[in-house]
Amino acid sequence: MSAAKVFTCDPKNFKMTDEMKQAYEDDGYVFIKGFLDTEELQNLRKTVEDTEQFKSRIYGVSDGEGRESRLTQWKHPGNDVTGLLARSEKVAGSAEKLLGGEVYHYHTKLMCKDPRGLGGKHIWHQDYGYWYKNGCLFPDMLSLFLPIDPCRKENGCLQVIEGSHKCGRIDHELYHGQQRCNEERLQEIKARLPHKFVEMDPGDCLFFHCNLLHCSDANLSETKRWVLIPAYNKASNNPTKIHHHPCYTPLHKVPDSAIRECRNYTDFSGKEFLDPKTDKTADVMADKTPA
Ligand SMILES: O=C(O)CCC(=O)C(=O)O
Repeated sequence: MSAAKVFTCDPKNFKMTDEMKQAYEDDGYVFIKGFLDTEELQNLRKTVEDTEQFKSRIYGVSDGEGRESRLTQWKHPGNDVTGLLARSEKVAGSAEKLLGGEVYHYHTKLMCKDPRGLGGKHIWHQDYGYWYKNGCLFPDMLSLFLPIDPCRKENGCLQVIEGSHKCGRIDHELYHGQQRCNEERLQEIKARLPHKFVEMDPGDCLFFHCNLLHCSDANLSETKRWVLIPAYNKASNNPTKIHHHPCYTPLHKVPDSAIRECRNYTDFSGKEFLDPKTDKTADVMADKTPA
């Protein structure tokens, strides 16, 4: 197994280049080092790590092996640091360049893999494996993996099968609260395509296609592994049904400078955090993870 291909950038003047777009199309992902600078990262940490109103929204989902995957997720970007990041040119504008047209915010998740085995694994899956079931007709969707902590093999870094987005959508089934792709198909694909461990530092970023096969192991190390994952859908791919993620909602982009300039750490109005206890479309406690 080898490491993923890496691009570098100037975080204060980020442009999604044609070479980056080509890598996304060829490999199903593009890995960019130093995408967020120190100030942007500090502002993000102040929101998700230091704000009780934020941390109190984190809930756990079984990984089927005695551990929990802890997370929180919300529908709309809002006006706090996480929201301005999700609406920034470098994030939303880049998603538009990769998907080839207007996008809207599908949701953002904060994945909290806590240390010493408290953070469970995410089994092999494609995001479109289950977004498909939400009435999204085309795989015109992507996510960004934005680490807040170092991501290493020891604490459950992202793993991808390079080029697997070209296999199309694979069948998925519910497995202890997570969606897992068909095992036989997975083994055949693994035998033909490179399996990569994507070790990343805080501020790095990976844009990935919704049909890219990915997973991560449990965090058995002493260090936490928190990652922000904003996801986008193309405006032209408005879902055919109302579900627990938004249908087309115009996204108001902001300049990149808004990420570092934001001083709103407490007003989360408009985000609509998913509440696993009351959300009727999402029965997390009954081992049905909202996808
Ligand atoms: O947090 C991770 O390592 C993986 C998360 C993931 O696979 C997902 O959100 O689809």
